[in-house]
Amino acid sequence: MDKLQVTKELFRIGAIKFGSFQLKSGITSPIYCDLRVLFSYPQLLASVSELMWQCVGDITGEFSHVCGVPYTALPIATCVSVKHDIPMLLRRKEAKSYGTKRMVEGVYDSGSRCVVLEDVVTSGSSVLETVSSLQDVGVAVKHVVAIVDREQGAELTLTNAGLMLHSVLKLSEMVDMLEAEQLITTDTTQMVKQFLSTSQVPSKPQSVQFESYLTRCDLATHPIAKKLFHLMHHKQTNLALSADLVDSRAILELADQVGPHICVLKLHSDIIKDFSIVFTQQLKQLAEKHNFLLMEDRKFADIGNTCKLQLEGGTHRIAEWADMVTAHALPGRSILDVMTNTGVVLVGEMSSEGNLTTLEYAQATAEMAEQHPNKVVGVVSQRKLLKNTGQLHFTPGVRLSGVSSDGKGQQYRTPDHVIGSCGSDIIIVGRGIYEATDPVKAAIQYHTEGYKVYLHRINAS
Ligand code: 5IU
Repeated sequence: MDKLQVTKELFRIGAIKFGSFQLKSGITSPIYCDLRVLFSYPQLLASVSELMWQCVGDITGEFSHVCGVPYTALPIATCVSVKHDIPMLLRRKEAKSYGTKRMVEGVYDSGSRCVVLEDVVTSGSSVLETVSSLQDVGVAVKHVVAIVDREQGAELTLTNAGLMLHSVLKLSEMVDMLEAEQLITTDTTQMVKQFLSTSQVPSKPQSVQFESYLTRCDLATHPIAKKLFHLMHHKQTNLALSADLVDSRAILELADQVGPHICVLKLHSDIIKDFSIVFTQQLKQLAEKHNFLLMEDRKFADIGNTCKLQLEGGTHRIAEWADMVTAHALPGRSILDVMTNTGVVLVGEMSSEGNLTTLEYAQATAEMAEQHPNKVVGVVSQRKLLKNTGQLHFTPGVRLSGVSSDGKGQQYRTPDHVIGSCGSDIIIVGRGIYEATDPVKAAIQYHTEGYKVYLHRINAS
């Protein structure tokens, strides 16, 4: 079946009707489009599913899975899955009761790439719910295929979210075909087109997530966030190096070599066997020479008084040299009160397998971050959590394709997935660089790839 035959069939079975229909929003529409009736026509269902698959015919190699937006697209996804031998994922519609139900059923891993199928797209919001559930479990989504695009804003919303919408049919095109076949009148066609152009569903203000680093520099409150956005723009990099080496000399050498490619150097000072204040001074000199910031990944998590002692004293005297420190939001806002001159990066989500950072916890962390923009530079997360674009998302667990785990619980995703699909700002890379045969070459690769995806994201908006 071709597009014309499908359109005529959809009209014949009443999946598309013309008249006067009251929508959920209260608006009266001259067209009604509900494809649920499709299940009663197996041949048509199979034909439509095939046309959907053909929409992404030349890029099917990019997908390992297919998933339908519940409920109408579930049988469609099943048809595609069976016909093309591509595993299906099932996204639950009901709310997750933590620890008992998975939101996404099926077999997948952090390297899985899924194409999402939907029957009719209007605003694109149902698609985004399914995409976000898939991304939450580490499945990458870039392409969405719909049978009918009502042309009421979905394309823009999905593009803003880093997705590409492919549709078998656009509603205006269907109306034109039906008119040409004399199945509807010219008046009806005009009425529908007029309705479509005046009833655009506004795109969610997600477009703000695509502001450039330079624009966001002006929106930042925290001086460290401002400085970071500024240097990311000027050095054209969103790469943070996690220099998890145990020898101070090796760290200094690596920092000097990859310094031109990074915006942040992240340390775990307590793993360095010969840590000294002289070392931190040398590191600071390199930070100035190459223009990057220093982050101590201390993950403070105690009561305010103890955190203050840990930040300022001990052998590490972190407050003297670190521009930023990581901290858990778990103890509450008192942890922020004691962090005076050092920028705080709150840990909203972790990358490790089976971690307990639920979406609710991550969102509460983001809320705390946003309530204290003069203390908090950003959050560590696996995706965009903040609405305040003057703060940043830092994402660890990043590796160029090929490695999805370290066998010790770390879960890796690609720069493209992290920056492009999940809306993060900075990729944190450790072993992908310092364990590479040529760390400088590897840093250049991460630098180039991370910034390329960022540019694509802002240009796509
Ligand atoms: N790190 C994570 N995941 C997290 C958080 C921090 O990997 O959720 I919070 C740290 C641990 C390590 C670095 O220092 O980021 C990642 O190193 P590799 O790229 O070598 O896995």
